[in-house]
Amino acid sequence: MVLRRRRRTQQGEPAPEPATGSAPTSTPPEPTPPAPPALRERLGRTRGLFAPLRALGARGEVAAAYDAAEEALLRADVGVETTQSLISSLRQSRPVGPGGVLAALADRLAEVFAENPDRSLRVERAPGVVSVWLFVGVNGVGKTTTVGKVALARREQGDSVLLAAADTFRAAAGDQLAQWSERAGVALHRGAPGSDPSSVVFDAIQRAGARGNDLVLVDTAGRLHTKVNLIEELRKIRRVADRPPGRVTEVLLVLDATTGQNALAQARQFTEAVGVTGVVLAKLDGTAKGGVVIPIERQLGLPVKLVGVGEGLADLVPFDPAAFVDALVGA
Ligand SMILES: Nc1nc2c(ncn2[C@@H]2O[C@H](COP(=O)(O)OP(=O)(O)OP(=O)(O)O)[C@@H](O)[C@H]2O)c(=O)[nH]1
Ligand SMILES: [Mg+2]
Repeated sequence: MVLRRRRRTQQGEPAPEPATGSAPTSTPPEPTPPAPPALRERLGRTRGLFAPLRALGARGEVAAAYDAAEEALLRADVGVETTQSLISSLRQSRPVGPGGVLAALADRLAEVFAENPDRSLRVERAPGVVSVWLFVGVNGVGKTTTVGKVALARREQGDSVLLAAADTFRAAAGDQLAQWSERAGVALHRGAPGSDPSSVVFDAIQRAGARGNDLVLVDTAGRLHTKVNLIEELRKIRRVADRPPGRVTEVLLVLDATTGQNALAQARQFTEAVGVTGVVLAKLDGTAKGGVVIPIERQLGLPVKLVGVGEGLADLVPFDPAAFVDALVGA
């Protein structure tokens, strides 16, 4: 049974320990998660915006196809700057018929994504090194949920994972992460409520080193990108996490796709502050603003590495540019 397989420990590591500092929450086991969902299906609302363009087929006029492409891009929250740039380069390629416009748009989008070819998630395999992935972002974007999903995915790939509950502002945040650690079948380290998040991260990494864990996933508190003291705190967490045996190999900025263009401002600030290595775009399901992936990649040069497509444990997929482009403009 899949569920039982998930609960078994790996590589002889100790069974997941209950969270320190509070009684473990008893969570009813989740039903077996379904296979990862198809991106096209979950991108239904964003895909819908491109339906008029796709429907023009061979019969319509090229001018109508440009208009339909522009409208779809703007409504999908690609943003004015990137939309104008895409449309003008489409025109330069002089496509023949609406079908040509559609194909040329697919090519332009593929070019944007080809600028950021490395979407890998790094784990340093050197002896005595614990890789650390920090999950950062503003409030409520989906950080904790993403940590849970990533924990399961990495565990299934054979990594031995420890979660660090560095959101010490709210006691409920630790409980929420404890539930995810149980669902994903990985251990959790949490400090006392209100304790310094950097010290929780430090302790978690020491513990991971002692246990021989490969990877520590750090769930940080949501923070506004404009709050200087909170961003400074994040810098400190990063510095501490880089002390041996810790090595920060990913700083993953979680963005909420439903916020569209607003996500760009967040991404700029977090990148400046803590050196984001990749974006997780959560809540791509159920929003028509999925086009924001495009300016994140084109204007900020940040690779979208993972996308969240639902609230369940399995609702996380690696970002596949070809599947994304196909979902928008494919037949
Ligand atoms: N539909 C959908 N909902 C999601 C996804 N990811 C997270 N959510 C929901 O978004 C809400 C917030 O998620 P959290 O993981 O608590 O967000 P957070 O960033 O940790 O929030 P703070 O810790 O308060 O800053 C929850 O209701 C999640 O179920 C997703 O990919 N799709
Ligand atoms: Mg959280």
